[in-house]
This record gives sequence, C-alpha cells and structure tokens, in this order.
Amino acid sequence: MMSLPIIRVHWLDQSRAFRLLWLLDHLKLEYEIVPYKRDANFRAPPELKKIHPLGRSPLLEVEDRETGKKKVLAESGFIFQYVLQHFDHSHVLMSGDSDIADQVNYYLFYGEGSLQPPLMIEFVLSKVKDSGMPFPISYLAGKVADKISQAYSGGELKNQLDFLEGEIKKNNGYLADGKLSGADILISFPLQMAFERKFAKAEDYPVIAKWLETITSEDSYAVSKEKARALGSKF
Ligand SMILES: N[C@@H](CCC(=O)N[C@@H](CS)C(=O)NCC(=O)O)C(=O)O
Repeated sequence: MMSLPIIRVHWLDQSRAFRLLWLLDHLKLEYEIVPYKRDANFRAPPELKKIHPLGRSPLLEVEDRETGKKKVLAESGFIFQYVLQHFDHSHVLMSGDSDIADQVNYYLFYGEGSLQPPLMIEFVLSKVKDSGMPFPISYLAGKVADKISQAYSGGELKNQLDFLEGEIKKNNGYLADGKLSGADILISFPLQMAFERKFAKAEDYPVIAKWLETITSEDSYAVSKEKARALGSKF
C-alpha cells in the first residue's frame, strides 16, 4: 500500500477550520495542526498569508513523504471533497453510491455558496448594531441594519433553514441517506453559528436542533474538541 502523505491543517482558533479537524478525526487519519490565533479585531494573523495569499483558514497542506512535494488546498468544500476522494476509500463519510455521493457533494458547495452568505450579512449587521457609536447615530445605524435584515438576510436565512429542516427530516435525521457523511460535518458549523449568535432560534427548528445534538455526540467530535481545547480554544 502506498503511504499516506503528511497532512497538515492550518487551523485558526474559533473558526470553521474546526470541522476539518472533525472530518480528519472521524476518518481516523493522522495529521498535524499548525495553530493561528485571531487578532483583536477577530481577524486571522498575517502569517496565514505566507501559506496561501488569501490568508483564510482552513488550509490543508499535503506533503508527499517520498518526494517532499507540497500542495496547499484552500476552500472548505474543496478541501472536504479532496479528503473524501483521496482518503476515504472505505466510504465512511462519502457514499459509494453515486446518487448519494452527488447529494453529499452538493452540500459541500452549498455550505459556503448559499448558506453562509446570509449568515455573514447577519453577522456584519449585528456588528453594526454593536459598534458602540454614540446616540443618535447608534439608533439610526440599528434601524438601517434591521431594515437590511428584514429586506434580505433575515428572510433568506429563514428560507435556507426551512429547506434544511425539511431535508434532514426527509433523509431520516441526516443530510443524506440517513447516516453521517461529510455533508453533515461541513454544514454543522454554519448551523451552530446561526443558533449561537441568535440569528435563529433552535426551538423553531427542532429537526436541525436534534440533528446537531446527534452528530455532535459522535466520539470523533469529542476528539477534535479536545485537540482544539489543548490549543487554547474555548469551547
Ligand atoms: N469560503 C472559505 C472561507 C474561509 C474563511 O473566511 N475563513 C475564516 C475563518 S471562519 C477566516 O479565516 N477568517 C479570518 C479573516 O478573514 O481574517 C472556506 O470555507 O474555506
């Protein structure tokens, strides 16, 4: 058997990079973590730009043990697809059935392509409301933020969450095929954020809430959480 490459995760504290640890831990792959801390403005430190010009996390570095050749992969969905394609030969998190695999792959694009944008807008609007400007600017800024949320991101987020609530119900408690896949691990992060940051209420989405409870009780989740904690992440 060909030896697996060295896998290195460039991991930013308190970020969507956590789900990559979880993916790798669930597949029981050995990997190294290179940790980065957020700055005072909650941004990534400039060192990440030395690994990839966009300086965002996660980044996955794959190093061939024989030739030493390195490859840096960016973009969560692409990284997930790569890991599943190259390292999940026994179909633990990516189905061998092509229709189900299509469904899983869809979610790998959907997460960042459709679900994350309204969440990001809600996040920015919450920062506007929270920016500590003096009255009456704070009041007016808050009104404008509410208006944008009402006109776009709030409704769009509801649209997305209603969709996911229906899909998980239809697929017997998971996003695809009634069992855990790479899709559930990828989509976990935006949905956890939606509830934690109070952009949506868990009570309004009982199926999603139950799904989050189920998937985060996997042993692999605890393993990754422990690694993040050991690196100083608060969980
Ligand atoms: N679509 C990209 C987004 C990457 C991204 O924005 N990562 C955040 C972490 S949650 C980041 O690095 N933020 C730090 C910054 O923007 O300074 C992906 O899914 O990998």
